[in-house]
Amino acid sequence: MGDTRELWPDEYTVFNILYDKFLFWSIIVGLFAFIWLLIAILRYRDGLEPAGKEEIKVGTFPVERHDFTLEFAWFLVPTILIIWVTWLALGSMNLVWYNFPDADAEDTFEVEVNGIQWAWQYTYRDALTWEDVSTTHDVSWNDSGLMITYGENAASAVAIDMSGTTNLDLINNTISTPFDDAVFQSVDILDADENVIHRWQHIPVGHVMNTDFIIPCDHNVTLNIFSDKYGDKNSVYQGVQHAFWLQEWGMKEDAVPGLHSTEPGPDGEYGTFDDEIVGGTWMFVQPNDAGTFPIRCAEYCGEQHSIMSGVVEVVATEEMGTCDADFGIYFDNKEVSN
Ligand SMILES: [Cu+2]
Repeated sequence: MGDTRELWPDEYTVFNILYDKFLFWSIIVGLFAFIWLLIAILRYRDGLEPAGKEEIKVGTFPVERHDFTLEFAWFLVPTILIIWVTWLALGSMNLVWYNFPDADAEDTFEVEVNGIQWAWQYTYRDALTWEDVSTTHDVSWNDSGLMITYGENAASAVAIDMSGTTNLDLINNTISTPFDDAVFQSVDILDADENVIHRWQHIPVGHVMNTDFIIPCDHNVTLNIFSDKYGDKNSVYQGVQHAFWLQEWGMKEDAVPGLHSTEPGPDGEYGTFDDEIVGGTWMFVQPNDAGTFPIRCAEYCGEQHSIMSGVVEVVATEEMGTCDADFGIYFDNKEVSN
């Protein structure tokens, strides 16, 4: 991120600007409509004798003013306004699609989302190491092993690594197993009531998460979406249509069965272990702040459609430590490159 980016806070990303402009014009139109409504209520209230042409009779269409200029303006002004806001929206759309993240870029984080009947599965194509911030606890897992520094209210910890689950207490707070990039490792620090009060996690490439969807802030997170791509129920089962919906972010994309194919992997031959599944649909998000947000299925997909929900947790990577970076797509393309 260059020096110029620091002058460009989140408020200046394209969709924030678009939101502000739409809100501005909505308020103008709303004020106009409600003021007009108020005038009409006062002017045509019961007991008041309207003058001449403006008299309204119950059951008959109101008398027109026969004012061509006024009628033409009534058509022209909203038309111009609609064309203007459409132009604004298309401009932002183009900018976003034009900037679809480069899969190899350092700040691109790719996850495969698979809709099955009836749950979501997440396969990580990039590794993610993260730790809760703003707590008094600290976990470090490096080549010499795991070391926990307990803070307030900690009572115990649960560590998961390739050898299984280890329960630790305040006295025994180390494990000598070195950090392994290829293995899922996790540490939960618990209070006396066994509530999780701090979490550290390493999700390796290829790892499948079944309930938790965890993504890093300040990254271009690209989601490659499939519907039951493994089709393990029977040979003719194709899966059904789902839609991955991050409702609070206004983002939604269909998971379409059959929109994928198998390509030979690095060995160049079909049918071997390294075959790659390609296709699916794509969506990308750029979360700027940490937090937990709901996920739902937005396409009726059968009996238990309503339970196809979950949460996405936005976290800071251990490397970056915070979610304070300004990240997003800006109107000035020169400022976009990270
Ligand atoms: Cu569904």
